[in-house]
Amino acid sequence: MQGRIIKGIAGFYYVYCDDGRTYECRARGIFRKDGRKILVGDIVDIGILDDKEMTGSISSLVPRTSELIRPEAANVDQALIVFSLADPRPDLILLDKLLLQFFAQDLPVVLCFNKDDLVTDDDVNRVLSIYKDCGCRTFITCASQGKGIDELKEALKGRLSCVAGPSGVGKSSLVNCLQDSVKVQTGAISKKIARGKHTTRHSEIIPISSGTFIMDTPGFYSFDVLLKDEGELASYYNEFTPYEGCKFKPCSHTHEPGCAVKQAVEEGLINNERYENYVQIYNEIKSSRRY
Ligand SMILES: Nc1nc2c(ncn2[C@@H]2O[C@H](COP(=O)(O)OP(=O)(O)OP(=O)(O)O)[C@@H](O)[C@H]2O)c(=O)[nH]1
Ligand SMILES: [Mg+2]
Ligand SMILES: [Zn+2]
Repeated sequence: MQGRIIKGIAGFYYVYCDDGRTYECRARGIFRKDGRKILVGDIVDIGILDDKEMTGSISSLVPRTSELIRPEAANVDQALIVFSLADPRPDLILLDKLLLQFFAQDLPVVLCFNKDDLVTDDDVNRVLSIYKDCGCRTFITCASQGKGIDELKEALKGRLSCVAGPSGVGKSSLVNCLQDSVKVQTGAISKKIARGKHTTRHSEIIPISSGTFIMDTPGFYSFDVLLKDEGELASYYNEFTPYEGCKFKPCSHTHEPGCAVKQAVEEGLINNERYENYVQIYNEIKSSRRY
């Protein structure tokens, strides 16, 4: 029987099979011998050891379509980046870094802004205008009222999506809205530090419907961008691509005279805040490379 690894804990792998059941499996010795690591998301063939106990043994690994480094997972089709519009306030530099981390790994991204019940329409529109040309489909949701969930569900259909975002933004709450059988643990935000409590501790795949899977990952506050140098950065900004006519090549689009990107920002063709955050990230990568 074939299935997908949805969780791995202490040498046990949990394999969700086409029959809708999850088998607890060990990997056969052959994996240890040739040093292959089984990842969450892997498609495997299993032999059933005990049908009633739902235990089995992994016999082979189906070739991967993709392999993510952060978070470590196989066969992920897209990332779902979740930020809340408030509580916690969205840190857009962090959002951009997350976008970059996935774009640098060649993964398409779906953006979701949650908790729209806590902000005004103006706040929503401001965020939408910053990201309208970033190259991702964007969704506005309210997990606590079930708003925007059907549209989001459609964007996730038939794929394995990896959820990412800071702690407390409502990732697990959204996953709970998307499916109705298994509930994921969610946590109240700690008032004292006004950020989440890291309820989700390890990556785990949740089957939503036939062929549709979501990987819930623990939230985080910061990380390094997976870029070799700052010169690579601009290539991941979809809104810069129409503007190629910079006077100097290569152009960092930060300070050079005759820069077509800066010109487009001045003319309002590129969102100013998205551009300013680009410059900040550019400078951060540049200065961190000096050490
Ligand atoms: N007002 C409001 N609160 C929400 C909404 N969605 C989730 N929450 C609340 O936000 C808190 C955090 O939600 P979680 O789903 O646990 O957040 P998470 O992103 O999974 O957090 P970690 O697992 O720590 O990464 C909970 O108290 C939720 O009830 C929403 O749309 N509106
Ligand atoms: Mg969570
Ligand atoms: Zn330029």
